[in-house]
Amino acid sequence: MSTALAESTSIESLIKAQAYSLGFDLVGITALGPMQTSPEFEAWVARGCAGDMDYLPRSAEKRRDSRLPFPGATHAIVVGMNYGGREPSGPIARYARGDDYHDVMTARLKELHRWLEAEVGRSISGKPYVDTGPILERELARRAGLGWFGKNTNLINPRIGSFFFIGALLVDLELDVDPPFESDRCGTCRRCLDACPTNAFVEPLVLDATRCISYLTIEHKGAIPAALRANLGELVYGCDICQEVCPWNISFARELSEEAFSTRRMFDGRSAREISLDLLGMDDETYSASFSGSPMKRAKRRGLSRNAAVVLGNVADESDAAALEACRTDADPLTGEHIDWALERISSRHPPLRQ
Ligand code: B12
Ligand code: SF4
Ligand code: SF4
Repeated sequence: MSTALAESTSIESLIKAQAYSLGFDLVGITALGPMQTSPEFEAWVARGCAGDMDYLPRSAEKRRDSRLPFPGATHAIVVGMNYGGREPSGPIARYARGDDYHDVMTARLKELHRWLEAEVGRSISGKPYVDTGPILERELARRAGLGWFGKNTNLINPRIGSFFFIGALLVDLELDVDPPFESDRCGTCRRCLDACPTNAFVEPLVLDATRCISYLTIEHKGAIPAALRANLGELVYGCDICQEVCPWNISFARELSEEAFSTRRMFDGRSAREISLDLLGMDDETYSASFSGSPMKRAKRRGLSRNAAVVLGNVADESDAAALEACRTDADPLTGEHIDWALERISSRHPPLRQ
């Protein structure tokens, strides 16, 4: 057999072909072991940058070595899945406009696992991870050759930019590994650092989550700090700004190809004001029906209402004050306080006419 043929039929190349045919856009293989950037992770937590995401410090020990989360596994098949950086920007971050990527990618990784067992003709211990365990996923992906750590902390691939999710199938199977992505292609650029509306970057590569709109609108459970509410602008859920300005995305971001991530009708073509009014007006039943299978459930109805109130404070006018007042009656205390803030802000922009 020629070397070229042997290469094309190796188990590694068959795995990659299968992963691409399952809809993944990037695939690489790496060995599990001690993680190089766990000191950076621990320093980040010690600085208070994790805010109230308590699950992060709790699992620091396991993040030091990628063999710990799933004992027995030796290698990871690491995948990237494009979520459509060419979609227009809007009040809902691109990653959250369709179905939940955890479900979509986990199902595909399980399929890859079943295929692998059939291919090698025996059972293989394995487990999929898609932001579902104590793994430094960006490092795992960098080691598998998928990209470099951008100054905005996102992993960037030179062919598709950074609008992709990361997932991994951890397996107990000896495989040839891909070379890690060693170069840093940010150079002297600092567009992402300068564009962040809340100044959330402490320095290049270090994001203070407690100032990040993504954290404040998704992960944070309590009140949004008053000093940052105006900076949210029209962003109801998540934030893509530090990726949108990145030259690698401007040049190489891809069209959305995965049907499951396409924008749900309730957001399609709707303004921040319309989406926010809908969110505030929802009852439990409409909320459950609208967000079934959506990653936005992470913020719960309470978090979404809180975010909607802040956005209305930023974009609404006097004509919306009555609708806001009406939502105030049934609102929980957290949302109520944010509605009060919004009403005050609206009236300060449009002071009542003197009689
Ligand atoms: C916690 C978390 C968040 C937090 C904190 C983000 C952060 N930058 O720390 C918040 C809620 C803010 C967040 C936001 C977003 N997230 Co998030 N998040 C995570 C999660 C669960 C853990 C990340 C983490 O450990 N952070 C702590 C820091 C220290 O680690 P890190 O960000 O991974 O950074 C690494 C490198 O930058 C490097 N590093 C750090 N400092 C230094 C210094 C030097 C000198 C060097 C060389 C390296 C280096 O080491 C770090 C550890 O490996 C991961 C899933 C996972 N299990 O990894 C998803 C994940 C990182 N998130 C993801 C996404 C898509 C997002 C958002 C785009 C969503 C959105 N639109 O709102 C934003 C992006 C914001 C941003 N600029 O990062 C994707 C990223 C995919 C990619 N291509 O990079 C992940 C991997 C989920 C997934 N499975 O796809 N996220
Ligand atoms: S996601 Fe938005 S708020 Fe967070 S660091 Fe990037 S630009 Fe700043
Ligand atoms: S905007 Fe510039 S500095 Fe920031 S991640 Fe992209 S290339 Fe790197």
